[in-house]
Amino acid sequence: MGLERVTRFPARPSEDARIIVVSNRLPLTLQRTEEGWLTARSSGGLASAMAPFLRKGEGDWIGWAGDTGERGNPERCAILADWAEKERCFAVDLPDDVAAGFYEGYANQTLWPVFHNFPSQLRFDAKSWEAYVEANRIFSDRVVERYKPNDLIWIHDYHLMLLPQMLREKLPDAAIGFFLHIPFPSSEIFPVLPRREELLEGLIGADLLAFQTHGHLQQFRAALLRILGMESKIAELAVGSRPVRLEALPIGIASEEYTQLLNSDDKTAQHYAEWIERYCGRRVLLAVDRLDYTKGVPERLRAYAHLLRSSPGQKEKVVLIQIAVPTREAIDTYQELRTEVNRLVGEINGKLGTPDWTPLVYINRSIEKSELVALYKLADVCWIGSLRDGMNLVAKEYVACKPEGDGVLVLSEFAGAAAEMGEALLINPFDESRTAETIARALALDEQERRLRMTALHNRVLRNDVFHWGDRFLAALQEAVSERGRYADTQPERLQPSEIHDAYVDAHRRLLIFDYDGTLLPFARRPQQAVPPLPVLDLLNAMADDSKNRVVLVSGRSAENLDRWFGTVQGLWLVGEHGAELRDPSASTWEALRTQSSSDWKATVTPILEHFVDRTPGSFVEEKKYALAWHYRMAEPEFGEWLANELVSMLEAMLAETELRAFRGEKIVEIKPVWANKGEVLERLLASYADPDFILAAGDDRTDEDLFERLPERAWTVHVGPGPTRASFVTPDFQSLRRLLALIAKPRDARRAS
Ligand code: ADQ
Repeated sequence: MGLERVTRFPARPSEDARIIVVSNRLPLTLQRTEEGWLTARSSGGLASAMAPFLRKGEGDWIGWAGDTGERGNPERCAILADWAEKERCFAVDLPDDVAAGFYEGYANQTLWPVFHNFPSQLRFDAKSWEAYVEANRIFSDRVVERYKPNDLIWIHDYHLMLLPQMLREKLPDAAIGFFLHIPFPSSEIFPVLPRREELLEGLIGADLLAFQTHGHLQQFRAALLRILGMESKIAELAVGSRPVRLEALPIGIASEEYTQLLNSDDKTAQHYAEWIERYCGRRVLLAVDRLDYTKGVPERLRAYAHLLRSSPGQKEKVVLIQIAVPTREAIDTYQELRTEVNRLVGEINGKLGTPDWTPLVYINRSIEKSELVALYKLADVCWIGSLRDGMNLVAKEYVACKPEGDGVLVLSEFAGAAAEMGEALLINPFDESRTAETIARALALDEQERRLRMTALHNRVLRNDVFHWGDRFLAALQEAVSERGRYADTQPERLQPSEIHDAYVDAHRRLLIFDYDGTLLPFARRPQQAVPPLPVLDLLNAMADDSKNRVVLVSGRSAENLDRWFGTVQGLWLVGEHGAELRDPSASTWEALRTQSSSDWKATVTPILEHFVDRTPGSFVEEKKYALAWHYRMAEPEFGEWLANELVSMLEAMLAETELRAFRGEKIVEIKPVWANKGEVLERLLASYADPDFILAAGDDRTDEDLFERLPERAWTVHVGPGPTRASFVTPDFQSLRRLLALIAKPRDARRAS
């Protein structure tokens, strides 16, 4: 078989790379009116953020036109052609049934509630999933049509989670980034999601996955581990030989737009004058939301009623302006929410108002930005009560409109914004009475504290604006793409016996390092059954006997076990417990690589492992000097894998502050010190055997990867069996490795070796 190299990726994309933005909606929407077709323009932060990139690089924006009917209508077609030509906006047309199943179905009745920790609102049917898949496919066709080599593809949000992988299959070299605007749910909640595996697999087709906060990123990593059994580093994940970069990149706002309206817009000034006249002398609380159950509108209204009832002093002195834009009204839950909010509004004004005072002003429509800015300027307190929110831009918009440092931000700790807006007064919106107390505190905050808090927030929001966010995302995407080379270079080739034979014969000072279980013989059902068969002992004897060789067996097994089985092989070096201990054959005792700080931890971890043994028939715990291992080889495979993921996630959190880590091996979870690994022991080996001119290392599981990673490039690193690896070569199984060793090492009876 010839060389099996992965595709080479292009070098880092050039500075002026074109951007293709892909989002569910375009910044333009088609509207059918009595006068004909119209274009409505959205001036959201995302549209502002993308505009300079699209202009600069002549990029494209691909999204749903927002309308499904009359696709052949010439007037409609002319508008879409105009968008493409003048605005570089390319509409995706979705058939009616696909659009409904995709948008109102899977995206907003399955994904949205689960991702916002509302599993009780989850609705699922297989048809809406099919529509979601189909919509993603239609988007991918449109992107492929527009794509040119070196373009940067930037996909937005939960509607398009399958798109990265769909594009990866069609455009293997493309630079693909994905940003999730909403939170990523906890690993307790994510598994309830129907089709969760497909979604994760869809996402990891990207080169860069970015989230609003570190918290969301960590939850994503936990879900990957629990659902796909994929381990990841804090900022990176390997999908085969392809790296996927992970980032937390909180979105900002286009703050200049707000500053400009605030300082030099007549309409804003006029609105402000009108509002101030109406509410002069009253303290204004402001809330601005889409009318979505995640935004906590009923909870806020109840807390407000609580405040008015519990603080009679606020009577006639305060007013809450609640702006709520209708959204997703075709979905029942949203209609129910609307009814509930209307009822609460009526109740508050009816029961608590007076002839001269309406405590709650409820505006159930979208308002112009100039009016919104006037309200931000007016409001003494901005009240964000999200029960869960990716970021919450209203918090940042309000703060941007307070250059003088007046005003107080009251912010739900469950909004992503709370992670970077610590000077706000934080609330738990589920706690009605404490929320009411915090609002009272906000209204009474002394001027110095108020200004101190708001000035810090204001400066930070201006510094980290949406352009800064866009630049960081694109820079991270470009870096992620340039990282591919590092991995592609390590893509293994099939080991060619003739090549390695020649190198072996020519060498004078060889270092040969072998793992044992799974590498030189197959796994046994129980570890103690893996007694070395004669051909393996012959092979080791033959290799160790050659004065040009230093042969080392590096295993996860205990020192005692290795002594018992291999003590008779003259000249063989032994390394036990993955590198914790080593025995030079000329020495009489084992040498510890480091001293173990204490083994008290075993008393805490053992009961946990025993609990897993109780749940998993056929599994058992092995105690070693430095480690504890839970073996589940004999357990039902899928159940075993699932529990192993769960065990590792649980132990990861528990052991975070210690020198111990939980590692996954072949059907084993092992808890051991971080330093006890096969990579660390290599230094010790090289120190006692300097400048070998031939190095061969063979292993089959994740613990061997530490060794492969540390060895010099010229070493023959061989991964035994299938699966991802950093080794330079692969060989299908232990038999093929043994045949190869028999060929090069020539044991007395080579035929017995295979
Ligand atoms: P949204 O859920 O839409 O966005 P949010 O961040 O609050 O939430 O943005 C809402 C936007 O709509 C703001 O710019 C606000 O000014 C505007 N808006 C709200 N009510 C309005 C009204 N009545 N009239 C006019 N404009 C109004 C999703 C995620 C968020 C994340 C953003 C951006 O759910 O968590 O912050 O994307 O990533």
